[in-house]
Amino acid sequence: MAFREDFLWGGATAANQCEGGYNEGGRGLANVDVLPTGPDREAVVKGQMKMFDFDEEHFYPAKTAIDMYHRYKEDIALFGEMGFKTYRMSIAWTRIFPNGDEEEPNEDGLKFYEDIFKECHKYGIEPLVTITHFDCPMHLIKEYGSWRNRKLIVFYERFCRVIFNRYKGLVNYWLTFNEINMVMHAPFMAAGLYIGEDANPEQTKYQAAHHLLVASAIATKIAHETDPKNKVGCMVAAGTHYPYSCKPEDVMAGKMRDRDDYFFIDVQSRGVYPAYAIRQLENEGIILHKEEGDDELLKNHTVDFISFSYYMSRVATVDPKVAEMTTGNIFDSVKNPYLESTDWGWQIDPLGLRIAMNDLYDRYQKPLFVVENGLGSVDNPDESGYVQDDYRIKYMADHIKHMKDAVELDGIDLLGYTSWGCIDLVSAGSGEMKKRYGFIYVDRDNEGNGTLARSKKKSFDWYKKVIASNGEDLTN
Ligand code: P53
Repeated sequence: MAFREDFLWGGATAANQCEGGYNEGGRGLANVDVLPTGPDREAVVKGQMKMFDFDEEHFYPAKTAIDMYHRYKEDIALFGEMGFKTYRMSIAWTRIFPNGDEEEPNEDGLKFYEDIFKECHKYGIEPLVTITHFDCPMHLIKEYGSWRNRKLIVFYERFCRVIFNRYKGLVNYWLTFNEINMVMHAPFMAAGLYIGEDANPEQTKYQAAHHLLVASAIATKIAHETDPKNKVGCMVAAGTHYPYSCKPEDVMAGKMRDRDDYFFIDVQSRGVYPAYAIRQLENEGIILHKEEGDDELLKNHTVDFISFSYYMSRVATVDPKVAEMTTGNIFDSVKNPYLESTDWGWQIDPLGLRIAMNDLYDRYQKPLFVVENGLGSVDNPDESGYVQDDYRIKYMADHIKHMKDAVELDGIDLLGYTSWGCIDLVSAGSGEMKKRYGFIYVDRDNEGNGTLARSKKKSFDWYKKVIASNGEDLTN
């Protein structure tokens, strides 16, 4: 058999993309709440346009999202029905610490997640918790400048200590920061960094990255101290850069682009800044302010496993004539002529998952966990409301097949697979509801109309069968 007996099949969501209830239960405001839909979103996400509160002109989809705040019991029951072994979700920092810098946590928020975890266990579902999925309390952004400020490490540490203690025995799998490399591409969405007026954005982002890395090491330390059963992973947006041609310069260009992603996990997994990063920072005139003890923390508290999202491979070249770029993704790439694209221009490359897995496993030799993968597409329900999503089934079956090869033929130790957006939710990149990933359809549109009713798509029964057969039966 390819997958281990205790393989963790499941699905993944993030608090701000599904919960809604943005001002309920004493919750504070976060960066992820004030990301609007429409043409301004990109500039806000990238930290170029200042949006520190709601305004009248924009629509903010995270306010209600799919209202999981009130409907989690129904949703978890559906996950249970599919046979999920795990459910990847995130804790909204501002439910626990509404401002971020309080001494005492908010009991309502703590209770909310405790109930969710207990609900999961009713169905034998192991929670896999992302401590922060892009979110940062708005107060910490306004008062401290977010992660550019070292004080954030202290606030994050407090948050981690509280949740590790409170959820001891309920949660054993933790991810410190979702897609930690995203801070370089989308600094406001990913880390609350507004960099509009900064003289040197690279300096700001790398300094913030250092704080994130130290915070991640501290979280790993406390998680292990709190419960030796805790397993902590890093999380990277993966996808190998292929050279556009076999010209050595293109091959080198691919390696350089890969390094931008590996940099973070090199530190989180190996415990030291890699040689190339030290040189690159020097050459770019970036001076990192480190404190005594930082290097030791990084060295002594590396992660237990490597988790990653995989949606597509990328392409790199030094040739300016190869100008055709992909669209619709924060990670831009040269277009790969051998691949098809999704409705949103993301290139579909199932074998690329096996390639990415091999790259990561060769490099780190730690267990891997695929914590995001899936197809964002337009779904058209028929008259009875049923979505026949054979295209999604095909996408997933193709990816799982190559993931299986990575285990069976390459010998990779893989802990589990959680498909992204197992229930339709708000898109992080575009803010749309129309870009759907789920096995469960949610009646809501881009403008916020709809009953929010849930219904099973064709892929629901398919995935149930995949899980029941431990990945052996992928037929539609
Ligand atoms: P959406 C690209 C752009 C934004 C977020 O993305 C991304 C990526 C892909 O690497 O990261 C993850 O919703 C992220 C999720 C997100 C998912 O990709 O733009 O962890 O929050 O929803 C899919 O289609």
